Amino acid sequence: MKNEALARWRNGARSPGAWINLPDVHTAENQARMGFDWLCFDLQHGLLTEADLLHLLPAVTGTQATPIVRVLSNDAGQIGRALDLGAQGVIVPMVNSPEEAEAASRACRYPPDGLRSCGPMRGAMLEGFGYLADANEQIACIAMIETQAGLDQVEAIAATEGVDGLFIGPMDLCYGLGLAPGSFGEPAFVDAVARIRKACEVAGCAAGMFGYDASMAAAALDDGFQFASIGSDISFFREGAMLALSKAGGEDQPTKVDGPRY
Ligand code: 3PY
Ligand code: MG
Repeated sequence: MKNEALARWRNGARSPGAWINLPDVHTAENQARMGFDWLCFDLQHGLLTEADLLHLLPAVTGTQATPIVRVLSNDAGQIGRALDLGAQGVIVPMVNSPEEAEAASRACRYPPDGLRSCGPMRGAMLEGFGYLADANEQIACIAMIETQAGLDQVEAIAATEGVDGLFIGPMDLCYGLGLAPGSFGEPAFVDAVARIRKACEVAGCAAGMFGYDASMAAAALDDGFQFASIGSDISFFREGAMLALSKAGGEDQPTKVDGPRY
């Protein structure tokens, strides 16, 4: 199956996506029909588990939204499982070196390019042998840069064979830089973001960012990032409720959700 989001990233198109943190099939079904290029089902921090993917990923199949899974960790078994359940790409947290990036990339690819074990349940159901023919080219392997170690080697990570993109985890990157979480205006953070984007440009891979609000995501996209998440099921729900309350409930209602926007 053609990976439409990956094609857009490769073409340098602007690609907004969103996060799925809730294990609710109807929310995912709706969100997949809102116009996002891609949805990321978050097994690292979201309120869903691998078992939920059995129902959530089919709810997205056939829509405009390419399903991506953020796996719990850089583990070949977990990566293979997400792909076998129907993810068209993985976002791998905390990639700290080119060796770790290579391990993630090889976990995404069948031999001879990698070491993915063969058993593509949903891919085979939907596409038969065609899935195996296309998978290595169509599966997106995205490495997260969110530590000082990852930043130190970002150019080599971006240049790693089979890494299709880098994705910034802004909060962990703040911790990695010794900054308070949310210090997105600090020069050290701004410089790190610029360095990561540049590394992607030089290596010819896509640059992505987790947006803690739509304006942070929009700024990244304006700044040459190809893909950014602009919110999540939870944040859209909370903000929509706040907006409605502020309109109907009077001026003393809060209009902004406090805390990080997940
Ligand atoms: C981060 O901000 O570190 C993330 O991984 C976003 O989910
Ligand atoms: Mg993180």
